[in-house]
Amino acid sequence: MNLSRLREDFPALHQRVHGKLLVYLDNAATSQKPKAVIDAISRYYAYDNANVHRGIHALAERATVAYEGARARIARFIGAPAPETVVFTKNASEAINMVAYAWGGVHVREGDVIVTTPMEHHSNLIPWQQLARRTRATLRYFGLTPDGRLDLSNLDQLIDERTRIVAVTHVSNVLGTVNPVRRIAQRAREVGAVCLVDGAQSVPHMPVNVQELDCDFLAFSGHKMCGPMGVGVLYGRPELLAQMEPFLFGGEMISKVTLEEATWKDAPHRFEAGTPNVGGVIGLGAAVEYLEAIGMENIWRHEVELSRYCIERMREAIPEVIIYGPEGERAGLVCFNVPGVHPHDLAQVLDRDGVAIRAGHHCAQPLMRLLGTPATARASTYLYNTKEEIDIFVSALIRAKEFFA
Ligand code: C6P
Repeated sequence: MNLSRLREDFPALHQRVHGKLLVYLDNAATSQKPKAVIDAISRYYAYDNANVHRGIHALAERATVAYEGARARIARFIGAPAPETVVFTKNASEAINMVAYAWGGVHVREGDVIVTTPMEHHSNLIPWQQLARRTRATLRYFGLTPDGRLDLSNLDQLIDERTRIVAVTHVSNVLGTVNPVRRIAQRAREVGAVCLVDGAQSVPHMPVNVQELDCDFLAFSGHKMCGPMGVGVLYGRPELLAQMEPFLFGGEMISKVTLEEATWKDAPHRFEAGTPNVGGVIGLGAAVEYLEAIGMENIWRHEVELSRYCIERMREAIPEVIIYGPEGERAGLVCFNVPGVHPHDLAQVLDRDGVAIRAGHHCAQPLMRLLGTPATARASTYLYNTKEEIDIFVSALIRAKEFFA
């Protein structure tokens, strides 16, 4: 990867913040966008803007071809068996809620079990809590090992014949742990349960193939993978999508409507009521094309190396730093605390040095409770970050620590 050439593609990276060159390390919250994506979206609005699947005129035809072309490209990107298995949503949260309502509402009943983990983002936790409340199903959780991995020692008891769905994150947005989702999905299949994988922090960073993972559903967001905000994806196994009732009702998802009743189109259109985010989908298609040209394997290797380097440099510079999550291979994000300094204060002081990190509970309050802290700071990398930026971040961290000493 030629990082200096690649960085030229991202206009946002070349600005000064408080007089300092921006070091953007908040990629787990959202990534920056390359020119190719910005241009694809503005080209659509400048020349091809029309509603999809409705018009018979040239612009409508072009918009529809671009929209469905993006669907096919995104399906290939995640190894999906067909474009029809890719449903566009507004983000990963909506994709997960769709499964909790449209699949869970029909298949989960009183006495059934929903299995998830304590390291979930709220988006892959609250929909299941709510489903359990509505249906009187039981929620069951994986245990965590002291180093922040899922405890698989009781997998067969945890996921048993009463289990209907297992919802698990592929990569933790706090610990950086990469979970063995294939093994979990296979156990779910053995007992006739389905497995939903939250790919919000994996699909942007590593090769993900739904057929290799053998999962039933995969949810992710476009904005964390160089795409625009307001577009996300739900992949679903074709047989499951075919059985699922719609989640939202309205235009374009119907087959036939009378005053008394209505029938639905097949997936994916059955799940895309109303005018979709056409520009967003086209932008996400361009983002996938951009990432594919660089190669997901290259991006993953780069980020694993950056997180290894970052942790090493932080420990050298501040030996008392607390770093959360496993040792060894982990995703390119590092949650940490400097004893005696509130993470919000740290983030604010780093911002004065042009370094953007996130501080807070990262929408994972139950996990924070398990870690014994209300909040952490988090530095998260992406394909365009460099070791020089990690050095700038660590120097700023030392200055911040001295400031509060
Ligand atoms: N995590 C973070 O800073 P949405 O907001 O729907 O695009 O993505 C939700 C989501 C789901 N799962 C995981 C593992 C996530 O990390 C996120 C988003 C961001 O960590 C924003 S809170």
